[in-house]
Amino acid sequence: MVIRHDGTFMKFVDEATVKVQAGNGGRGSVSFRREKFVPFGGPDGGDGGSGGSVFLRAEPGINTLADFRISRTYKAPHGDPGGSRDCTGRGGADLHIAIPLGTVVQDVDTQEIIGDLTLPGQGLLVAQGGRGGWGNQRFKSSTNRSPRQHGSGLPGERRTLRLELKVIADAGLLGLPNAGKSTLIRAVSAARPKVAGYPFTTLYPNLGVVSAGEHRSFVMADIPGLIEGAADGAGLGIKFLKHLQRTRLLMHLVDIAPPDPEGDPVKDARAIIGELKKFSATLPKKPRWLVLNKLDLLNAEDGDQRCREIVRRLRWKGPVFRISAATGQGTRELCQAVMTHLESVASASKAQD
Ligand SMILES: Nc1nc2c(ncn2[C@@H]2O[C@H](COP(=O)(O)OP(=O)(O)OP(=O)(O)O)[C@@H](O)[C@H]2O)c(=O)[nH]1
Ligand SMILES: [Mg+2]
Repeated sequence: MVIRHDGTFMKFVDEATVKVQAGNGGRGSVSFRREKFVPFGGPDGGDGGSGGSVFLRAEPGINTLADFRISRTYKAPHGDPGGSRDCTGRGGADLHIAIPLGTVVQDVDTQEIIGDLTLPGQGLLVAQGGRGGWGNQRFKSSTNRSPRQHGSGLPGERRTLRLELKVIADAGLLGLPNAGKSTLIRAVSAARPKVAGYPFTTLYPNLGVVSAGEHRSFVMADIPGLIEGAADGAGLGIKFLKHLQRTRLLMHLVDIAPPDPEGDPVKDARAIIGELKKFSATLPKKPRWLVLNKLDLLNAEDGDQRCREIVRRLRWKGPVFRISAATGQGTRELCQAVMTHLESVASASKAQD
């Protein structure tokens, strides 16, 4: 499945805390039948209505938790009290809160993960509405024909939730600062992250939709650059790697001609692979392609030689692409190959189902 976002520049807050409060159940009614010619009518107090519940719902069109930044409480309405003549009170309407697809929901107090919304339209009950209280007719018995008891209705559930958005991108870009990740996403999508010749230009992940023909597109994620020691907090750390956990392909961008005369693209590439391994056991096992960037900085012959040397020294066995994100050279071929790869993974997983 390829999930489409709207392709514009997206900068997002990826964590938020919200309070949810379901409605209380309505009070049960105490009432007695009053009818002509019936001197002692029995109890006829109806039950209270149930309080509204609170649900979260995953919406593919929302890409940010920014709207939840201002802490607020989402409340579902209470149930109405019961009425006479066995009338049950009206229930409070359920509240559905739209949140981005790919949000993980955790109960702050118990630390329990209560849901992981990965399917469009998927709902999650986060606060159950309180049941309405019994009306007095429920308390009728052979020994008590005119009960005055009633139930007061149960309180609605309350919870504090931590929302964490894990970007659902199909393919993710990895690389040192200045490798050209943002330049590439700008070249192939409508995303417009800042590009500059200094490290750590990108501070937040960005998503871009890459169109690869009619009705064929995939989402590419550009994350802040990694440096050696990132797992121990160097640079911006490795926390952004979590955004790549759900991608199906990693593109490892390497600058083939780093400006620093001491710079070595092979050492740089190994540093990134090392940080990946420190982050998790699963991320390094994802399909990873080597994308050699900035081909335009060398003449054809030197570029070819440099690329071969990098592949040989890295003992790289997987796919290799040579591009210039700045001029666009090779980027179309790269995107077509990514699309074909994603489609083959998608049809293979469908065949398994
Ligand atoms: N000549 C040339 N320069 C490039 C190419 N790709 C990127 N650059 C330059 O390299 C510098 C860094 O590019 P960015 O795209 O900001 O790099 P990044 O990987 O996103 O860097 P961070 O956001 O810091 O991690 C900029 O000055 C770009 O203009 C390329 O293919 N050729
Ligand atoms: Mg960048």
